[in-house]
Amino acid sequence: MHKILVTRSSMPDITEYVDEISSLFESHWITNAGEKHEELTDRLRDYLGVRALSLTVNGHMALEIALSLLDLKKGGEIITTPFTFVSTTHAIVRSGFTPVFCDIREEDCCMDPDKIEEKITENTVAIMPVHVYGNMCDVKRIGEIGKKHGLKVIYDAAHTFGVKLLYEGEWRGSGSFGDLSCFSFHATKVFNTIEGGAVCCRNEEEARMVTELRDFGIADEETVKYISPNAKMNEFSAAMGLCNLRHVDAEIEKRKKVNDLYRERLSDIKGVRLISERQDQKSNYAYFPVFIDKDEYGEDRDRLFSRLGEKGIGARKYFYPMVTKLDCYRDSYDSSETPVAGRMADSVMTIPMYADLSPEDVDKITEIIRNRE
Ligand code: T4K
Repeated sequence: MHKILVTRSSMPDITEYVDEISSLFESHWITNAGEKHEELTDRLRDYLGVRALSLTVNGHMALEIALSLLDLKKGGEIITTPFTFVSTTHAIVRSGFTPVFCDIREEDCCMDPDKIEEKITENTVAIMPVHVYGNMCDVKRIGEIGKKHGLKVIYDAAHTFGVKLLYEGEWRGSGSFGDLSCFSFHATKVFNTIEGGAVCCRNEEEARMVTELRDFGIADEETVKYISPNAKMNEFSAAMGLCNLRHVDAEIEKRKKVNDLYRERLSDIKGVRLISERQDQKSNYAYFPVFIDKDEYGEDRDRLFSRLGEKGIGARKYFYPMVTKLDCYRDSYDSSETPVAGRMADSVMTIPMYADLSPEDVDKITEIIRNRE
């Protein structure tokens, strides 16, 4: 059976990658901020439109390093969302903070700014929202709330590589919002370095601190300033990033075509809700979520998910169960406090989305969705 998985890693032509890594076989310098790493750092800073950034081994460590950079009071509360990949919550808990879950907006699954202030207590130290599926949060409102209450804002921007937002008359890269923004460059993301990530900072001084924090806290050969892990990106990953970056705009264009075709094919099916496209945002088409209303559609999400699976379509339920219902968290948090997130998690399914997904495959997938049993 021809299998279609939820995504497929973007990869350059093999000769392009071999050319890119050939100098490493001469220099034998294959990690610890080598030439590929430094070049990728410069190129990404320009591409993402951020003042400064530092690369990391993955998106998760970018979040942990970001939390350690800001010198937040240990044990403090961080307001976050339960509708995310578990990495966001793990980063908060593993860093010694307490997550406080705020509900999300139905229209785009991002944190609901109307519900943030009621979660603020004297122990709150930061807000960590997530730009879900590539949709930007209400960065203006969240920024205002952060400022008003003296709270740091750290965005989990894992899904928004290349996304731009029209903000006060200017197109701005998603990584330029908040005190810090963290990207994932995992194999399954729009842009990948196989595994990788970055912390985007507001100035070079902060990026230099991230660079120390991701390298055991080492400032120079005889100075170790912080107690910190190893979270550096190696040269082979950086080389993959340099290759993939050359093609990422073309890949996003191709993803847009897949997106447009999906919307054409699915928009009139009763009980299948899509997230509306926004005029103030240039999307990266990272994921294609569909929300199934069981009563209107006549079948629940799980049944449709199984039917797709039986026909070789590997949809995924990103993000189900919501974080507060996962084994490791459910005894500590009350899921009923975030009913919208619960509802969205119970009805969502992300269907295959990648640049080279063919129109024939889109037709096959959408036909299965259209023809319920
Ligand atoms: N914050 C958010 C909001 C995130 O979504 C993530 C990661 C993070 C933080 C943390 O960033 P990282 O530390 O991961 O950089 C995947 C990814 O592992 C994870 O990076 C991602 N979010 C999450 C949403 O999804 P799985 O377990 O669903 O991946 P897996 O292995 O089932 O792969 C999914 C599909 O991708 C496969 O069916 C085929 C395709 N694939 C996968 C791999 C591994 C490829 O084409 N090539 C590959 O090498 O977690």
